[in-house]
Amino acid sequence: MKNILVTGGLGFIGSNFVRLLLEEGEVAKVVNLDKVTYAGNPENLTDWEDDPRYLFVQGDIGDGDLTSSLLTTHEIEGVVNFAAESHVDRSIDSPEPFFQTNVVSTLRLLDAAHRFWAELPSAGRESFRFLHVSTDEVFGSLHSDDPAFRETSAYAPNSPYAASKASADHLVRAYHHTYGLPVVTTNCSNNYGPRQFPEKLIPLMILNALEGKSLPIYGDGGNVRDWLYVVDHCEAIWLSLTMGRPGETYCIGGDSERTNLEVVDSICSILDDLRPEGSPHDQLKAFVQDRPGHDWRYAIDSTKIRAELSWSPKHDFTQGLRTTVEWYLANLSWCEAIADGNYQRERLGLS
Ligand code: NAD
Ligand code: TDX
Repeated sequence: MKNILVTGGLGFIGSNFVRLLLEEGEVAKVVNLDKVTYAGNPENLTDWEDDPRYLFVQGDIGDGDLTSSLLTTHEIEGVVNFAAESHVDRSIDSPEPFFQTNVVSTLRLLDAAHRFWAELPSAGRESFRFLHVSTDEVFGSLHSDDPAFRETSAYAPNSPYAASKASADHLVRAYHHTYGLPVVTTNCSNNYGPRQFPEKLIPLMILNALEGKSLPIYGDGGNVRDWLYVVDHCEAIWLSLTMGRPGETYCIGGDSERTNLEVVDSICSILDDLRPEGSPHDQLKAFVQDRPGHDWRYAIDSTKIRAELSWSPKHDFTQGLRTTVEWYLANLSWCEAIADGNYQRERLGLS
């Protein structure tokens, strides 16, 4: 594929994906359409802004005129849809924006892609792909001894966020079944790594610990997540886009189940090593009120993508977590710009 439209490419996973494409020279052009919500950080890609293969466009995936024009003007061969409201706690406080972007705007993006695809010559229709980036949360929650989620697991979303992502997955499926749009959906477990917005567990704990603030652990900290290093996820997305079978879904996971308490303890011990002046960092742990409807456990069985697309994660959790902590320590100005609210000022014309 030469020309790719990435949506939500200023966010955590999207920006890591754009970097991967440009660094590896995989494509001729990446058009990044991002609304620049609070989670869209222009700094995530400033070092690529002058690259002739990269074009940033500020806009909403729900703007059908804009997406139609981008698809046509740039002769797009593949769409990778990362754009979403992505934080569970925000969806509990205020569900509506999640349904606006993750459902209504995703529907409009699908519609624009379908209209564009339908007009392509037959070879173009054959090779075009729409890849939708989804999550394991659509499958609900596992008990401690349940088998991991796989492609055939029943949908049982529990949070407003998960319900909105499940709705989007169903729309994507319907566009394939009804109109023949060549779609691929990926359902991935929890990501971690550089450039994750510090509202999510791992970056929040790193930054709070560095500042000597308390580390808020929901409930008893026994909830389990299956952690995957973000670059491994990005590689799986690229393989699914270029080699995945249209109409199929692929489950992607890290085979790295950890309780939240284990994750926080690991972060504290890495920081004790790298920043001994704040030791012991685990004295900052605080057990706080649980998240309403908090899913107990997520785990992914990646057998299908491993067998069909020869994908496997390259980073183990211990090393990946240390690399992540080191990235935050080396990029404190990135963190400070978020903390003082300046990270979007220039892009939004406010400075
Ligand atoms: P993020 O919140 O860091 O980034 C989302 C990006 O989308 C931001 O840059 C934001 O500005 C942009 N955006 C939001 N609404 C938009 C709109 N209407 N139009 C255009 N752009 C818009 O999210 P993330 O963690 O990078 O997640 C990316 C995708 O991967 C999401 O779809 C999420 O559901 C999915 N996912 C995330 C994880 C995870 O652990 N973070 C795991 C599995 C799947
Ligand atoms: O302060 C916290 N304390 C805490 O104990 C936060 C922010 C989280 N937690 C717990 C809740 C979860 O069990 O840590 C776990 C991870 O929480 P999040 O980082 O909010 O992620 P999660 O709710 O698991 O959802 C993530 O993975 C799936 C992403 O945010 C989603 O976008 C993705 O789809």
